[in-house]
Amino acid sequence: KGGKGTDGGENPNDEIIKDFMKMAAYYERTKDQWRNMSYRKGITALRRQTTKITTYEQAIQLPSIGDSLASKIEERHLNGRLAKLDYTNMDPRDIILQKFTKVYGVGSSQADKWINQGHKTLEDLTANVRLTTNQKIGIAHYDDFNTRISRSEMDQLAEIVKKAVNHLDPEVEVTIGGSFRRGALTSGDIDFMLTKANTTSASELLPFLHALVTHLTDTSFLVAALAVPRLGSDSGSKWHGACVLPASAVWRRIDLLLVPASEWGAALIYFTGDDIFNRSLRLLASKKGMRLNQRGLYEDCMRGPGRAKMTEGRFIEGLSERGIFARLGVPWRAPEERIL
Ligand code: DCP
Ligand code: MG
Ligand code: MN
Repeated sequence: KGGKGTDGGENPNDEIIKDFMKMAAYYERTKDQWRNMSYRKGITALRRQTTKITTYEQAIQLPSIGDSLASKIEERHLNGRLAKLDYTNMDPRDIILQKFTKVYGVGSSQADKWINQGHKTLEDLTANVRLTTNQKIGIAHYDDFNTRISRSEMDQLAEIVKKAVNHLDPEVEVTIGGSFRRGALTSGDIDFMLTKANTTSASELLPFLHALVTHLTDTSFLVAALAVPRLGSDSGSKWHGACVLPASAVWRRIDLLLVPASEWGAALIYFTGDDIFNRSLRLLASKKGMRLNQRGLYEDCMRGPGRAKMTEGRFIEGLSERGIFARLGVPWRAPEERIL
C-alpha cells in the first residue's frame, strides 16, 4: 500500500527518511523484499538519531546502514536528491503499478497481470477488464480512499461509531487502532476494535456486529460493505467497508475488528501495527521457538524448513499487550514508537 506518511513529529533526518520510504515502497511493489527491508531498517536507524547525518563516514557507523545506504545519505545531502529515486520515478511500469495497487483490494500480483495485458489507466480497466464489485467501488472512489484523513476527522468518525455502539450495547468497548493509535497525524482509514468482557471467541460478537452494521447503514453512515467476516477463516473477525460523514461527499475506508476479551492484548498489538513492526515481532517470536498472531503468543511451536509451522504450540499469553512483550523478552514499545 502506498501513500503512507511519516507517523510522528520532526526529525533532523526527515528528508532522507522520506526518500528512503519511497525507495522501500518501490522495492515492496517490485517484490524485492531484501532491499525493501534494508531501507526500512535504515529508516529505523535514522529515526533514532538526534542530529542530521550528512556524510558517508557518519552514516556507515550506524547500525543497519551498509555501503549502499551510506552512499545515498551523502548523495542526498550533497545533491539534494537521489538519482536512483529520480530513475524509479520515471519507470513507466512502476508508475502504472503504483496507480493500480492504490485501488482498494488490488495487490501487486493482480496489478502485474493487468499491466502484462497492456492496461495502463484506470479507464482501461473500467472499459476492458472484468472487475469485481469491490474493485469497481475502489475505482469509483479512488481519490476518496487515497486521501488521508486528519485526526480531527478521525475524531468525528469515531464519535458516530461510539454513539451507535453505546446505543446498541453499552457493554461493548470501542478502541481505535491502526495508524491513529500510533499517533499519526493523518490516517489512510479508520480501524475500530470492538470487544466485550468475558468473551472468548469473536463469533460471540457477530450478532452485535450485524446489529451495528445494520444500524450504521440505516443511518447512512456506512455506504459499502467490502469484506464481511467468514467464520473459521483467519480473517474471521474483520469487517471492511466504507463510511461517510453527514454532509460530506468523501467516502472513507473503515475497518471493524471483533476481539474476544481473552485475546485483547494480541489483537491490540496486531491492529496497532505497523505491518512491518508486526512482521519483525513475529519473526522474533519464531526465532525463539514461539509463535505470535492476532490471537495470542504460543510457545514450543515446532517449525520445519523456512520456519514453516509444524505444530500450533501452547497458548501462553493473549490478554495483555505488556504481557506479550514481556514473554517475548522485548522491552515495551509505546504505540508511537512502533514504526518500521
Ligand atoms: N496489518 C498487518 N499486516 C497487514 C495489514 C495490516 O499487520 N498486511 C495490521 C497492522 C496495521 C493494522 O493492521 O497497523 C491496520 O491496517 P491498516 O492497513 O489500516 O494500516 P495502518 O492503520 O497502520 O495505516 P493507514 O493509516 O494507512 O491505515
Ligand atoms: Mg488504518
Ligand atoms: Mn485498516
